[in-house]
Amino acid sequence: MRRPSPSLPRSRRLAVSAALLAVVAGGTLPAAAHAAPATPATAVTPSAGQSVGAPDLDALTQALRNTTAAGAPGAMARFTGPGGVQSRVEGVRDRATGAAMDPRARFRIGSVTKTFSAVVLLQLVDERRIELDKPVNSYLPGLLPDDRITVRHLLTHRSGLADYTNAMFDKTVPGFEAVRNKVFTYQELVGLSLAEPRTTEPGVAYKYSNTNLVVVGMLIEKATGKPVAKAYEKRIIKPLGLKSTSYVHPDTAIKGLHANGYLHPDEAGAPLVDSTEQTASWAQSAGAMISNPADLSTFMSALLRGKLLRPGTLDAMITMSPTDATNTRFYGLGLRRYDLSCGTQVYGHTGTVQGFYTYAFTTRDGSRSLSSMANTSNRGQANTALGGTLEAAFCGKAPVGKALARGFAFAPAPAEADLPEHG
Ligand code: REY
Repeated sequence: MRRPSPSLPRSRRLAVSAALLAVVAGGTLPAAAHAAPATPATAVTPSAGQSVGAPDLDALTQALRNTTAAGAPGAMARFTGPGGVQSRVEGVRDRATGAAMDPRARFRIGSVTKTFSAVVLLQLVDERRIELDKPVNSYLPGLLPDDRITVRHLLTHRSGLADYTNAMFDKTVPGFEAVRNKVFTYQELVGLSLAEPRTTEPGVAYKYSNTNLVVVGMLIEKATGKPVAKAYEKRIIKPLGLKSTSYVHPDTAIKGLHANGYLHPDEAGAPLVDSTEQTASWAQSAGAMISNPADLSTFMSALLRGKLLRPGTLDAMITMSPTDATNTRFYGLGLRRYDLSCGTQVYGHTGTVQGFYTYAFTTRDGSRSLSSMANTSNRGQANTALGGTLEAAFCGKAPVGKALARGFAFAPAPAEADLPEHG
């Protein structure tokens, strides 16, 4: 978005702002106002009979089989691209009934919620209701113990606010059962974080923390005067027609066709815990949404195609810093980028809540998207195996002779709350 020029008379500036506000409130922006400069995604060299950008479906199936072999009751992947939609499933969505995994099934998307929250916050930035580089305390006076923590620090995980979920889920099943039916206020969650030492000085280092996106939820509620659920609904779910996406906190059920989630206890060999039903109140705007693969791809693709944010704001969102030393994983504003072995860069988020691992990624031009999930968690090998769906989907078939060399070069780093450290 171009800011109304200060050289315009005030009445004109207001008119421009009002017009911009009106389009943003309507959800999607007119294409002309919004043509995002799409960097073409790295092309995949097709092998015989394969179109550019086509997924390697054998490798996709293999990645899902590896995921169930690693302990997930079920797994699925749904790829959409110029060649249409391709879905693959393995195993079951319900261990009690034996119902097969279904690519339409809903599930808990964990931290993919963070991208929804970031989009809402950034729309408020587009509307000039929040500024990225202002202190959080200027909107929520006295909330944080350090006036230097800005809104941008929250979205980039550079606030230094400790992640209260580390202590909460130190013991996986007892930790989960203690909060499964609990309803927290945002203030209580922030209080848990502030009871711990801060991890960095503001802005200094990336340290993934759920607390950041809890505070983003508070900012959204403060700026809109309504619960976050209303903001997701009005600004993303309705405009994009996401029929299987919801934020039902603190309801515990997943309505409609869904996958049950199965949590692995820390003790080897102990039976899986059906963790489908929970308030997810410990996560809220950091991780409590429910969705399905088609909706997640629609969302990520629309975001990268520039349908949810003004171009400058989207640029800020996809301006990335590395999250580790591999130089393949990056974080922007509530959004990840993974650089795959074939050179393709994909944007999206990962998620972990008890019983569910999720990947939702799309190419820079939004033309190819993958959503994959496994209905288990606290099982690092299963999450890593599921990560193999990214290479399979976006790198396609390697030219003959290169297949072995590539293998599953990309695997998620076991270093973050929604990556195998917690699962
Ligand atoms: C919480 C623990 C993971 C999950 C988390 N998820 O912070 C957010 C995210 C929303 O980034 C749990 N792990 C598991 C443990 C480990 O309890 N002791 O794997 O289900 O997605």
